[in-house]
Amino acid sequence: VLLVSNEGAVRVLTLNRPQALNAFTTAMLGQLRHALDDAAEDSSVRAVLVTGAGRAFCAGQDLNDPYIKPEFETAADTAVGAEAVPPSGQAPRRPKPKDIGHLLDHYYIPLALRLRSMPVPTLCAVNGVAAGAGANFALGCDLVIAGRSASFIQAFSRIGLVPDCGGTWLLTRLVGRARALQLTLLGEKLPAEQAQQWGLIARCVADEELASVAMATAQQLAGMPTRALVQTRAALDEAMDLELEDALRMEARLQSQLGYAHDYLEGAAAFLDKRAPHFKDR
Ligand code: LHQ
Repeated sequence: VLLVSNEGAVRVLTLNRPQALNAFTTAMLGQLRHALDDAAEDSSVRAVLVTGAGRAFCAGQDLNDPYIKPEFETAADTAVGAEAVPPSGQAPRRPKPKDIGHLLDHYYIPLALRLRSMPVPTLCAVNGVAAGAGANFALGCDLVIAGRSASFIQAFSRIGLVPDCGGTWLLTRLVGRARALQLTLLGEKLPAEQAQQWGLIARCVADEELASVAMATAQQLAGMPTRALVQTRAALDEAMDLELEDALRMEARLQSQLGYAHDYLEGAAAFLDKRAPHFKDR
């Protein structure tokens, strides 16, 4: 359910359940997390590109998964209880409570944290609809490039849930409270072009250009100073919650560490020598 390939230093992960719009099953969530772990540990990987097979990026949690598929009590479940058991088919059946929080604890939380702490830059090529956790997984990547026919749906409210996979944290940061509420309360489809205008994603390109633009951007990232890119991501996230002076001190601390690293010495020397730099820190 997940295709893994390499193109130079770019690790490509393709969600591959096109018949169900690449909806997340526990199997797929597990494979995705392992694939991110592998990419993180493999020093030859310098960028990760995630995309989907078929017409969708990902329809979010697979609602057929036994973990969360709605179930209703049968006569056998209630036979011992105090309430009368309605003859089958005559009264509404009571839904069985579902511990869907378990799914978050064991699959989504580790996945979202893994994604956000990758030691290489991450890029998502959104090739079609991205709904629910599929949307928020995409938005958790460092750069998001979508094809013109792609769209983003915070589908949670439609089925009586709250945003997960980091949506509550990401959306207000990306587009502000008013737009975050508009997206999450109404659960409407936001077309890729508008997502770009809102600043939710980095770029929107013609569908037929998506694969090549995304790969070129991933290759560009792979050739850049990885450690500095990853520390930039972490610093931007951290600074959201800091006073200016604390952010300035954090920048100084990071800068003085990076100032001793190979990539700074190489980058600055290459600039002065008017040659292409060769970065290697990770
Ligand atoms: C699907 C799904 C799907 C199974 C399409 N599941 N089959 C929640 C709970 C617990 C813990 C963890 O976290 C979460 C997070 C979440 O992600 S909650 C949100 C779950 N996702 C949704 O509610 C979205 C449901 N899907 C849709 O609204 C539509 O399918 C979208 C808008 C994505 C696409 O619409 P269309 O382009 O019209 O396609 P379609 O609806 O015809 O779907 C095609 C097939 O894919 C269809 O199967 P079929 O056998 O009829 O061809 C769908 O049943 C299946 N599919 N999403 N999430």
